[in-house]
Amino acid sequence: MNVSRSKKAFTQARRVLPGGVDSPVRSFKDVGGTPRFIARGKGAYIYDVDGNRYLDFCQSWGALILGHAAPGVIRAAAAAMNAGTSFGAPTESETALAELISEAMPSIQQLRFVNSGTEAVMSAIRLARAYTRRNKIIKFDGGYHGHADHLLVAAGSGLANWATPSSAGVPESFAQETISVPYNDIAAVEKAFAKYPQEIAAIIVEPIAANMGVVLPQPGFLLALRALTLCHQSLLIFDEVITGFRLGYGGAQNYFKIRPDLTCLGKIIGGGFPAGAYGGSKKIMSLLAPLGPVYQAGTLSGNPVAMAAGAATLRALKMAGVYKKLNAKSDWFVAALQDKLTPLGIQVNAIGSMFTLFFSPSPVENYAQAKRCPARKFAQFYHKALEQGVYLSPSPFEANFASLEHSEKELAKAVSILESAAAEAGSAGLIS
Ligand code: KE4
Repeated sequence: MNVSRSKKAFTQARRVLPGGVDSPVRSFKDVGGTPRFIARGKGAYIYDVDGNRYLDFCQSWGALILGHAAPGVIRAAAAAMNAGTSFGAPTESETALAELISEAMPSIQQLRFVNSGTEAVMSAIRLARAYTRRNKIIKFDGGYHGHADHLLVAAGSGLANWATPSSAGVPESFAQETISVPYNDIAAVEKAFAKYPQEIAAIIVEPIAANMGVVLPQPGFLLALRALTLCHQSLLIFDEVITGFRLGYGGAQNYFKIRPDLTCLGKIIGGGFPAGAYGGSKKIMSLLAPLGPVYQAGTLSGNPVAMAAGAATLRALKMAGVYKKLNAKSDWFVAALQDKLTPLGIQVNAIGSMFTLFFSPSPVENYAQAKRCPARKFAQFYHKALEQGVYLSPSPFEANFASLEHSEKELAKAVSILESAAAEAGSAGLIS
């Protein structure tokens, strides 16, 4: 496959952009090789600057559930742009999108738009700390909630001890307000509450973990978190930046029938434009300035272009049968992958239209198990698939996504490409 223009573009980019990218995982650091510089996308496909076409399962990290350049979204964004791109003043487009989100997720009586998932989570945690007058946060090993300092942490030594920074530049003191425990380990959460009684402001959880790869909550796990937070007067924050409007129109909270106190959203609600949001009960949200003492602000928050694109996306998703269609073809796709890849020592963790392939002979139910999967094997597999025109998310610890534009025929072709890529990697002695 000729990638000479991507190579050239990467060399040029690295002169002015650290690592040649604006977000680390795009650099192909986890899989090696040359990151593809993308020229355009349409539907289920992206095209690199060398003209190579890829069936895209990254879909801008889950944002493009309608596929690339969805006509209705482009029309809505273009109309908004022609009326002016940003005013720094209230617009009715913010109210319209907020009403759509609140109607889909009744736990969100009110919300505030921001420009990314990071901002949404950072602000939700500040709000939870103000509401409970407590400082500590519980998160889960392998959970990613954006790059706010107090969330760039790794599990502390010993279970339920405070965390240690996982990034340079994060002071120990910031990390000490965060406790990180294994996903799906309720006993560890109980220990944290026992160790820090009355100090835990909130638990933040991805209701379906997607940043250690897709890892499903064990039966009862989320319900137990809900019970523990109610019992200890802490808040439960669902980070639905990925799952929001992915599994179904009401997100994971509707899928699992669990009502969090605060929800963080991103990706899909911007329709491919920068947007995030956090929301919950009117009582909690009324602490936010200008009503209350919790400050949070943003020049481009709720900008009319992203609002228009997000509303067009949600209106399309709200139409009858949309998720039934997406999830039915995704279920077929996942079953076919499991049928072909499990015998090759690959676990296919999936729910709805999100999936991850783990090079593991046994189930992957937490981050420690995900980390045991050999990265080199994934990298070999990744490039064999890429060479055949299948673009997976370039990391073993990421989710992949089918969109409404992935046809059954294209999914069937992807199954055979992924099977041959895995078999080739296996024949190269790369899969135990
Ligand atoms: P952003 O700040 O990237 O918009 O959102 C942060 C975030 C928060 N919560 C969850 C559950 C997330 O998955 C994310 C960001 N997701 C990653 C990919 N898993 C974004 C890709 C990247 O970092 O380049």
